[in-house]
Amino acid sequence: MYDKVVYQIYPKSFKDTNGDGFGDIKGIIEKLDYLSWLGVDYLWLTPMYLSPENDNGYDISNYKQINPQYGSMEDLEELIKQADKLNIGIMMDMVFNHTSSEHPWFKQALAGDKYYQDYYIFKDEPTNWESKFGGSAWEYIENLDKYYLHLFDKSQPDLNWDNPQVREEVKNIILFWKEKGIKGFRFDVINLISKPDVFRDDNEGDGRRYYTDGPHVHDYIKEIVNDTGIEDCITVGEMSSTSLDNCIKYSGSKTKELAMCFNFHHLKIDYPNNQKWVLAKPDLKQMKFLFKYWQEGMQAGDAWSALFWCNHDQPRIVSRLGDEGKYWMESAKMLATYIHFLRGTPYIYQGEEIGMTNAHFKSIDQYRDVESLNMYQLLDKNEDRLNILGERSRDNSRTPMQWDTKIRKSWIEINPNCKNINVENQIHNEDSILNYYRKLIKLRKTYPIIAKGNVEFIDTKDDELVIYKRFLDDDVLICFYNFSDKNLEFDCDLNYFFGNYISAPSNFLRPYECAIYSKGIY
Ligand code: TEU
Ligand code: CA
Repeated sequence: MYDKVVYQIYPKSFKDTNGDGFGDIKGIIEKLDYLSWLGVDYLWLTPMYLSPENDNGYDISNYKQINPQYGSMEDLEELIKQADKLNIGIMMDMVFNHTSSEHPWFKQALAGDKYYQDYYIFKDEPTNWESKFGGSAWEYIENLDKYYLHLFDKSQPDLNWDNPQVREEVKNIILFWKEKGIKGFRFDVINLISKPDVFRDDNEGDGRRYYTDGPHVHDYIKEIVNDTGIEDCITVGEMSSTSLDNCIKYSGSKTKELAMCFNFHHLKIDYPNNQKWVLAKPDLKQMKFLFKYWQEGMQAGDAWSALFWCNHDQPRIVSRLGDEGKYWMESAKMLATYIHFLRGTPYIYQGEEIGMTNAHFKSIDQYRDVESLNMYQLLDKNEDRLNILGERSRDNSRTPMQWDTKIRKSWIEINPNCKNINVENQIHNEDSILNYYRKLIKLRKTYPIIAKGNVEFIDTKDDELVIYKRFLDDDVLICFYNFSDKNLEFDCDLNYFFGNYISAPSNFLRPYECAIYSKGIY
């Protein structure tokens, strides 16, 4: 696992082979050679199960059926087979905190079936908790005179994990996919599944303190993993608003929970007071603190991190922390190096490897994401709502993968900058961002210090200069990163090993330069 790299595919926007405007499984099969050439080991596929698609597939109505929009079960079985021939494992997305309100279980619950009502969380009275998509986390059902909990959209009722039958259903679904040859599982917001015994109002927040890293979460994860035997697969948990102590348990080498976990604290450095929908500059001082805290903390806890900047819920990192203009290429490469030289397993989100940028939509009609559309209605009409969505919307990462310069029919508009930013004009260019990612992956597989070395962050007075060390036996790497468009002074007397400029720096780092120095490697 140490030298593996995961590539995340958002199938709806990856490759459309039948011209209906939606990416499909046949499109992923068509691009397996590209992914093999890039050098990735696993493909994390976001959900393609049957779903009304209110939350782009994270609202599942049948966990064992493929949404025909993507193709057939035979297509998926073919993908697993073809990927296996290229030593690429398929990782499926397991969304078990909630189902779709269209799931038969929930329909039976609404029809009054007490057995299935206990699959969900129905209460006579709601708490004041808020949904992560805005509004209340409870929806009233008149004919039952009850409220049900939905931490996300009202079309995503939360499952009751305290019900052992629910846990059996979850195991059954995991085994169904494991038997099909799935080699990895990503567990969606898995640290939210254990709710409190008593539901009470939260007078200091939105309620997350009561259900995040809940009372039985570790027991339930251990039970699921143990009873399905997936410790031999690659498993990763998405941990929402979690803590280091809990992540050491979730992904500790001996805790028998998951292989690794995502946390998101480093992606809230531009959320003032943790408010996603208020714009602010990224706080690089906070970023440095967080990476030091988490990298050194997870190391001390013998636990393993999933490393990432981008995914289908985040804006594009080159727009967020890099530069779309003069230093587009340098900043994209610097940001990639920063992640790929850290301790953990790197995740590449589709399009990140060619420096894809935010969408820069000009009208609300271009948006598709339920969270963004909800927030557009909830934000103050006097606010520059389109500017806020332009920076924050999850749709920024969901525009179609830019394979070439063509503008094709699609469920969401392709970024017109596909004219300049695409796979076709980078794949044969040795200096492209794409070929740089390919080099980073090769380096991780060539030098054990990158995959297995210890990590230590070095304090710097300049917030825009980040330095960390990697060390393994007598080998040392010192990694310098300039997160600004200015020259930054630095010095190092080791051997220049790798960087994102053609030549080694002199006594200052150039704009968005990363420079890796080594001792003992060669
Ligand atoms: O994301 C959960 C999550 O924490 C983020 O979605 C975040 O809360 C949200 O983007 C609001 O800022 C997972 C999936 O990755 C996401 O796509 C789903 O919408 C969500 O769970 C519900 O399944
Ligand atoms: Ca299609």
